[in-house]
Amino acid sequence: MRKVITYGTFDLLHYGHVNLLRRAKELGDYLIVALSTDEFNWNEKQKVCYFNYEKRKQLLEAIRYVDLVIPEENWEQKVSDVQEFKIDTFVMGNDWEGKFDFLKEYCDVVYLERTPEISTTQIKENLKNKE
Ligand code: C2G
Repeated sequence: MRKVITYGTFDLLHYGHVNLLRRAKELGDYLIVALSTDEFNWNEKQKVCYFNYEKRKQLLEAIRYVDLVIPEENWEQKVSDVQEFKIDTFVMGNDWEGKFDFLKEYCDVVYLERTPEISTTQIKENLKNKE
């Protein structure tokens, strides 16, 4: 069984995220999503999430491509995650191109094209303009 892992905040889940998850799943048979915790988002990514971790986890678990959701609590856990879950392929959108090449020692590393024109920031701005 080929296992794939990807990481992210996935807040205000949108079709760009789903496109990424669909293509990540196509690279194997089992997809794990390491979902950034609220603390990790705030402390490390300065992201304030609209939905908290539990709600974001619930949304991801409802996506047919996702087999398991685990917490992403720090930047350093990727190597141990890849080893612990016996991951074959690590996947990220290409806004992270090259940033995780150190994982090539442990698994395949694939950067997938981001879906253009959609982002949480874009959604928030569009909603504000509609007011
Ligand atoms: N994504 C995409 N297309 C978009 C928006 C996002 O393909 N229009 C991808 C991103 O490239 C990423 C995934 O969807 O691979 C999740 O996006 P975010 O939640 O923004 O992830 P990020 O905050 O970049 O967290 O340790 C890694 C970090 O946790 C990544």
